Formats: sequence, C-alpha cells, structure tokens
Amino acid sequence: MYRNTPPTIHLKDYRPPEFLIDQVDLRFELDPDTTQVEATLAIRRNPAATRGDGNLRLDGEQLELEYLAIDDRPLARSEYRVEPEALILRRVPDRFRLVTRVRIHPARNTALEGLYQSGSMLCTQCEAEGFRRITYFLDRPDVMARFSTTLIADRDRFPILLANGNPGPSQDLGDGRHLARWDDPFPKPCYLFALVAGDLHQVEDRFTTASGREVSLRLFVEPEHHDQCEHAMRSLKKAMRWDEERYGREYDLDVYLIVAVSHFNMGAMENKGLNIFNAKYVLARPDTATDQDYLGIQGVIAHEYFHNWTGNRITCRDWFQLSLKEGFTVFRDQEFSADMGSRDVTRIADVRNLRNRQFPEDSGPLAHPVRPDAYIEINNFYTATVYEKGAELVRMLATLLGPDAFRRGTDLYFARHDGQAVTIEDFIACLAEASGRDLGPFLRWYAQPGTPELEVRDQWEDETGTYRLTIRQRIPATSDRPSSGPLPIPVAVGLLDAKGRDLPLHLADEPAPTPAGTRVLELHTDETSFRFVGLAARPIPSLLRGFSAPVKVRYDYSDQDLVFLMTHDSDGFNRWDAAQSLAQRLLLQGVSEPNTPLPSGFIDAFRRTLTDEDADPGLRAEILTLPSEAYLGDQMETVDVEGIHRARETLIGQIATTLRAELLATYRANQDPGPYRLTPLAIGRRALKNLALAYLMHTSDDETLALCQAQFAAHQNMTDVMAALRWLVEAGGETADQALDAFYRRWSDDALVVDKWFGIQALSQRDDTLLRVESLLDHEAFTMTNPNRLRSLVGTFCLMNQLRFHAASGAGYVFLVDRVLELDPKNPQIAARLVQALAQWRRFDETRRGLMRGQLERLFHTPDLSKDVYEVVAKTLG
Ligand code: 0A1
Ligand code: ZN
Repeated sequence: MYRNTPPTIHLKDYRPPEFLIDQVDLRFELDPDTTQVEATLAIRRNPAATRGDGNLRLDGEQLELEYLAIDDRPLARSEYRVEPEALILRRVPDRFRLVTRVRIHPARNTALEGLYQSGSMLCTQCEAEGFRRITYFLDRPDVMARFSTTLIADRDRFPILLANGNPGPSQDLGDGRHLARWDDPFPKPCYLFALVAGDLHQVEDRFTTASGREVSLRLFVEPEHHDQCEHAMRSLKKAMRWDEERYGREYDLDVYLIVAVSHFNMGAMENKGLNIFNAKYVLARPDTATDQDYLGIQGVIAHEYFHNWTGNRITCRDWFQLSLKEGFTVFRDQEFSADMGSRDVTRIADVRNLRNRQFPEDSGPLAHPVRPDAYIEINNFYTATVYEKGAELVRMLATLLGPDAFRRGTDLYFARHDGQAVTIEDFIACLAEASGRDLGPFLRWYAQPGTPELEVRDQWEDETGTYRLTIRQRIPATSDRPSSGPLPIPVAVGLLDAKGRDLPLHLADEPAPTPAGTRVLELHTDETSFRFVGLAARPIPSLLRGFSAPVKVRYDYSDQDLVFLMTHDSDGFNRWDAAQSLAQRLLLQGVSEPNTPLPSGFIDAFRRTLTDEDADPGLRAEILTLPSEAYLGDQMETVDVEGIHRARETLIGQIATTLRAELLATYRANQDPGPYRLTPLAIGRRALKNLALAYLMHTSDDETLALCQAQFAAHQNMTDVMAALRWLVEAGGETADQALDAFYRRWSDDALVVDKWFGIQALSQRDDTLLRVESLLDHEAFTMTNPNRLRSLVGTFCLMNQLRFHAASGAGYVFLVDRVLELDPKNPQIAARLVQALAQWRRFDETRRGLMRGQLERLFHTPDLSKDVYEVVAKTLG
C-alpha cells in the first residue's frame, strides 16, 4: 500500500513557468562514488506568466546540497528550504544568477535515471524527469536553455569525456585528471542533457550535409565491441540523407555522437548531439545479430536521429504532448525503414506490433488517449499508444493530406516553431493551414481512447452495375469517457474482379472513374455510403489497404473470399491480412470445435503461396505465419489458454504434414551458402526458409531434426542459428541441452548474445519452462541489475509466453510478483513494465482471474511501492 496516494498531474492544470532559465553552465567533478555538480543558472521571471508568491521552486531529488548563492552571495538558512523533491528559494529577484553545488552518487544509482554507472563508464538518462537527480533545476520541457558543460575526471579511467553540442577546449589538469568542455548553441529542455565518461573505443566517419556542412560522426563502444559498429554507422548516414530528401531537414552541429551502453532502461535516447543507446540497438555482426536485430538497429538509429528536428529543435510544451515528438518520429522511422527495405513486410511488422501490443492496451485497464490527460508517473506513459498509435495518427494525416500538402505542412511546422516547446494543436494547425483543410475534428483522435470499429456492409445491384459500400464507425465505450464524436477516418479500398484484377473506381457523384487501384475514402460521420458505378459484376472489396487507419474492420467475408484475397490482392499488406483473418477464424473454430475440417482451398492457398516464386519471399513468409497465441487470446471473450495452444498446434501439424514436400523444397531452395547480405531479398529468403523449418520441426522426425542440427552447427549467421536453436530447445531432452551448452560456451563473453540464450529458454512452450526459468535466476550470468538481462529472462517469460506464464496453477503469477517486489526498490521503471503482464487479468477464466487478482492485491498491499508500480497496480485493479 502506498502510504499517501501519490498525486495525479492533470493536463488541465498546465501553467507556463513563472521563471525561465536562459543559460546553464555545468561543471562536473566526476567520480562513480561521489560526483560534484556545480550549476550556474541565469534565471529571470517569465513575462508571460502570472506572478506567484515570489518564491522559486526548483526540482531536485536525492541531491546533497553543499553550496548555494544568488549573484555571488551565499544564502542564509532562512532564505531557502530543502524538501525531498525540491529546493525552495524565498523572494528571489526578477533576474539573477544562481549557483548551486551538490553531491550525487552514480554507482549507487540503480534506477538508471540521472547520472549512473554502466560497467566502467558513467552516463546519464534524463528523460523524462532524470535531470532533477543531477542538479536543482526547472525540470520541465518548456524551460529551454543554452547549456555549457565542463567535465573533470581521472584521465586513465575516463579518457573520453562527452556532452551535448560542439567540443570546446580540453586541458590536462596535471593531477591525473583532465577537463573537457562542451558547448551546445541550441536552447534545449534539460531532459535532452547528457554526458558520458569512459574508456571507450571510437569509430569515426564523416557526413556532408546537403548545404555542404561537414559533420564528424562518432560512435563509442566498449573496446571489445570495436568490430560491431559498421551497420549502425551506415544506418546513421542513410537516415541523415533520407531526412534531407524527405523532409528537408539537415543536421546542425559539427559532431554527432552515439554511445552504446550496456545498462539502459529503454531503447535509446535522443540527447542533443549525444545520443545514448542501449547497446542492443548499436552492436551487430552477422554471427552475433539476427536480421531482426539489424532492422531494429536501423530503425532506432534513425528514430533518434530524426528526433533532432522532431523533439529537439521543436520540443513538447509538457509531457502530455509526448506523442507530438514520439508519434511523429515513429512515423518518420517507419517510413524510412519501409524505404530502405520491403515496404509490405515493414508495414506488416508495424501493424502486427500495433495489434499485439497497442490493441490490448487500448481495451484494458491501462487504456489512455494518445494524448493522456492525467498521470501519476510520466515514465508509465512511454506506451504503445503514445508511440505506435501516435504514429498511426500522423500516418492518417499524411494520407488525408497527400504527400505534397503534408510536406508543406511539416515545412511550415519546422519554420514556425523552431526553438519552441509546443503542443499537438500547434502541429495540427500547421498541417491544416498548409492544406486548407479543417482538421479540428481530427483532434478527437488524440483525446479518444479505444480502438474504433468499422462495420462494413455492401449491396450489389445487378441491373445498374452499382456496388454500394456502407461503413459505420463505432467507438467502444471506455470506462468513464463519453465518445467525443465521429472520427475522420481514411479508408483505402480497392475492388477486385473475379480474376483478382483491380477495377477502376467510379463513385456515382463523380464525372469519371479513377484508374484501377486503391483510393482513399474518407469517413467523417457515424455512417457513410459510397456508390460505385459502371461495374460489370459484383466485385470483392479489399478494405483498409495498407492498414490506412488504426481500427478493426468487421465485414462478412466468406472463407472463399479470404482465400481469394490472400492469393490475389494487389495490396501485399491485405494479402497478409486476409491470411491472418482466415487463420484466426479457423483457429478460433478449432478452439471451440476441435475437429472441424479445414475449408477447401485453405491448404491449397498455403501451398500456392509457399511455391509462388514470383512473389517477395519475405511477404510469403509473413502470409504463412499464423497469428500468435496471445493475439488469438485477445480475440476471445475469455482467453482459453490451453484451447488456443492446442488448436494452433493442430493446425501447424496439419500444414506441416500435408505440405511436407513443399516445405522441404522451400527450405532447400532458400538456403544461401554465400556471405551474409542484408538486402530485403536475402532477409526474405532466410525468413521463408526458417518458417519452413519451423513447420517441419513440428513433426520433428530424424530427417528434419538432422536439418535443424546441421543449420545450428553450420553457424552461417545468427538468424539461422537462433531459428534452429529455437526448435532444438522445443524438442527438449539431450538435443536441447547440448545445443544450449554449445551456444553458451561459444558466446558467454558477449552479453547481447547471452541475452538471446536466456530469452530462448524463457520462450519455450515445454511444460517445465517455469522451473527452468526459476533455476536460471541462479545462473552465473543472470543479474537483476541489467535491464536487458532481466527482460530476456523474466520479461520474455511473463510477457511473451502465454501458455506457460498463464499456467492454471498460478505459479507464473507468483513468480512475476516475486520479481517485481525484488526489483521495485532498485529500478521502479522496469518493475512497472513487468507488472503489465497482469494487465489483462479480467479477460481470463475465473480461476486465473482470481489468482492474478490475488497477486495484484499482494502488490497493492506492499508498503512503500514506487509511484511507477503503484500507478499500474491501482489502475489495473480498477
Ligand atoms: N525518447 C526516447 C525514449 C526514452 C524515454 C524514456 C527514457 O527513460 C525514461 C529513455 C528513453 C525515444 O523515444 O527514443
Ligand atoms: Zn522517440
């Protein structure tokens, strides 16, 4: 139990800051045990704010104040007050220079917020509110200041000293220490502050911007990773060029620094000029990283780079506007990835991720709008809704405006708001002004939680050759919030003839048809009808192509329609989506009536896709991948954990047995003995081959087992090794143990690969998985203090293994809560994320519901929970 319920912060209470800070000069004497931070702040009253009580309240947590002066005059005890989370200065002048000196303890910082130690280096993480653990400050994004940073540290232990901006003079201090100065000319909020000190290997490259500026690009990694940097550097240069071409955005400092650290709560951080990355999103070599790792690195490197404009040059007025920078930046990185790789496969991966993570969030107890209006702990709002649904909203805006008007809108946004901290309304206003469209109603998307549903009906009139589509939108009622009114929704559709060709689309009130292909229909009211004329026969509709809006579509397709779309649709995304819908239907039928025969044509469509040499192998692999157990669970009123598993295994078995010859042929045809390449084709071929292997291993006879073992032993690249290891582990017994031992022996020195080793064991569907996971807690390589390691074992088991985590005994739930209680005092951010494994508790049968509820209550009644965990538990219990 939280002794006093922590306060809720509301968007409606936003007030401009009473004071502004123009210049910050920081001086760090760095040491892992005790670091001294001296801050000199040029502070003035904000003319745009109403006057308060004349006091100045600075944020500060876990700081030991040593010195305090205004305009060089040390303050008397009566002139200030130190509280656990603030420093209050009484009756300050309208304009003054404040000097504070505090002591902090990086090596004791296990929360990894503020200044902390990772291995032998020191680094920072300030978003959202970590800067207040470094020095007293107005820790809010609408206070933008110019920063200079002076770093002093032992030269041998910390030869590299980095901070934001451009490098200034450095100096040997003669006493074993050295000093480096950094100046950032761009005003920024303090959440973008960063420093790094360490003994690091540097990889350097150059980039010439479109206007001819030379930028030095530097990547810093722990020395043993010196040969795992190439892909990150290449990705950075591609992202820099893409942002110039696509958005007209150039880089603005002389240097761009990226540091890979092994202890990091999230993926990476866009600190101005000095990005700090979870090493997982930097380091790659073909023998250590999978294709998915490579793509993840490319996407995250781009994401952080794109933040330089969408987040840094223009930032958020307050944390409720988080999606202003995150939604837009995710949209930008998704489009970049689509341009660099296979557009269909990229889109499918993004939508699968949205459906698997955001849709459940949006229908559960933690649902919130893309722009939340209240929070207890802002760190809990770095969510799939703010990020991924936020990106879908920007995508819809881009679709509604079209590429030219959208670009005019973003140009206007960058020109008008450069150097400012703004709101989502400011962004929308620029898009509206540049396009001449009224986007007022679109703001409802930002305020309305829940996934809208589109009910689609159609009608064919043979005599007139008219086809009518009627689309009704329904916004699910979420708890306390009334629907905000109809949403503007772009619905991309195509109509197919019996041969699968796209038809010209001629709406009744238009003089001429648009050419065959896709067109975007717009919904603005609760129900809209579209009448297509001039058709020779009833068409088959291909709805919501490319997933043009984050909604659920209900349309009464027959099994045959879905088979047809899965094999014929010109829209690759919808081919996949039709396959998903059909597989979902069969699987859910299989749960309730286990012996239902497969509809005719299903296996045939699978066979055709498997052997369709003309289609992109990556897309074929996606089409042939069945929906996950968790996704199927989310489609059921009450999740039937074992029923879903059984039905899915049965279907996989049927496919594997019937198509064994084709699967073997596909496996062999897509072997690639050459050097590792990262082209979409090479990635797609590996995906297809490993999908074939997964089906084949389901029957696991001697022949397929030998194939799998050979692939594992050949060690061509980590993608193939992991694919093989996964099924060897699933095979169990000695086969599994030998493979796991060999893998660990080979890779025990590479932390990111060891994470994979833990993860694959936690993912196993074998019935002893929890026991194994529990014993792995005692493994020499396991530690709770590294978030990657913790996620790989505990996170994978609790969040990605529905079958075993939700074992009917409830042992998984007890295991989870034990870990959360252990972790919460050390790293509340990660603890709060783990608790979310229980968020869907109401969706399960009565027994499991009771067991989960019991564990949530156990948490709720624990004294001194962090705000982070308290908020998640309280909202989950409801
Ligand atoms: N802004 C970063 C994500 C991030 C957020 C919070 C963090 O610590 C609490 C760290 C990183 C991004 O979007 O990449
Ligand atoms: Zn981001």
